[in-house]
Amino acid sequence: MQPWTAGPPPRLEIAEGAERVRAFDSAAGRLVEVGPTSGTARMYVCGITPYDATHIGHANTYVAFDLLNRIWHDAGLEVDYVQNVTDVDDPLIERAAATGVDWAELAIEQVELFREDMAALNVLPPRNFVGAVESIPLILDLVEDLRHRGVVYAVEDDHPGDLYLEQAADPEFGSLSHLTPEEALPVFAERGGDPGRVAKKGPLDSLLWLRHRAGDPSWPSAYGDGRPGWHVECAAIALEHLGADFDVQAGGSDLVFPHHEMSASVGRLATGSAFARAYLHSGMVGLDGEKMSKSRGNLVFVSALRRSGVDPMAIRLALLSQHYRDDWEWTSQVLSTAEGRLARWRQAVALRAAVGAGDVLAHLRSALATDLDAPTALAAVDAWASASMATDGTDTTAPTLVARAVDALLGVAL
Ligand code: 5CA
Ligand code: ZN
Repeated sequence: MQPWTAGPPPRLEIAEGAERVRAFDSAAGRLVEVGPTSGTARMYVCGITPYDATHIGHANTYVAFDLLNRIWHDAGLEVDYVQNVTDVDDPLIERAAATGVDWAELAIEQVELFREDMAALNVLPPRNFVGAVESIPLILDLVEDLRHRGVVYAVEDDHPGDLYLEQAADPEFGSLSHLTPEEALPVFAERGGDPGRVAKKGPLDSLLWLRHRAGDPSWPSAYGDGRPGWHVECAAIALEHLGADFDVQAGGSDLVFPHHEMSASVGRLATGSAFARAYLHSGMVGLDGEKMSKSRGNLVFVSALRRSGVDPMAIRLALLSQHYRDDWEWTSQVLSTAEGRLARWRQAVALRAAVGAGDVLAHLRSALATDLDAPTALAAVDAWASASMATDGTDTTAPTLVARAVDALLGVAL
């Protein structure tokens, strides 16, 4: 698929002895260094299922990991960033059927909207933006690798031939979420899994290939016509485009289990290596006390805000005003605070400054390198803007420098 276009970020002065980026790894349960010291950082962020794009929760997740992309770039690294699009799966097919549209057309239209929203929010595009449908040959190759390793079986019940991964073959299963089986089962059931299917060998075994059902799209394969499972999709796309043992697997915290646990397990079983080195998760954005989600229908869309005249940079600043790992509520107050901040910053960089840029750049870098702490970074720019506007000044370099730093590191074009 074609990604969107945005960037590249402005190059800033080289930081001597820049600190390594540290971020909270959900598997380790603590901050770890992420990315190499030189060369290429490899990141996979789970993309949308294209039927209700782009709500503020999605935007929050992609803006969060865009900070990581930017701080890596700033440290002089190349970033190989891959993002998928789950353009065939149950929720997309169900929504298309419920609204009487073709599932493939719905996906195309929603992906286009997503691209426009990401470009407007100044999110750096992935190097590879990859759909599940276009990846079916890769997914089938991965299923074949797993089959050769003896960890795949077909169920025999009233829908015979669906292929599953034998989860018990992976002794490291659970090393990301640390859930006990008793805790894992209800979460699996709630998030697209089928722990109750009695023909499976283990309740947490995950679907690799779903044999064709009436009314469903399907593709031919050596195992019969069908369509791919969800976890194997991301494993196949990540392994193909990044290779095993890549630096960061990321997404919202709703993906820790089962999705990231199971994709990592597929990757380990297929390659014998670690899947990713660190697993990063953004918090959930809610509205009116509930997680913002398609099924609850309590969504605020980036495109609707844009249409109503909201500056996308204000939306971005609103997202950045919350720490990426926190769960938080979207309110009109969060947005109006961001609009006020954006106006103040624009005013400050348009004037001659009363104070130099001083440590603003160093503060931004150090805040972001410490678990992508955008609120602390915002406070550093706020402090400079207030000091700078307090009296008439003569400094013309500081406003340019701050504007470039805010653009490069925070992705906010002033
Ligand atoms: N296609 C899969 C991932 S492979 C999927 O989860 N799609 S999604 O459209 O449901 O979500 C896309 C991304 O947004 C995921 O990383 C998900 O964790 C994140 N996300 C979904 N809802 C929210 C929310 N309310 N707040 C924050 N992030 C969210
Ligand atoms: Zn995924």
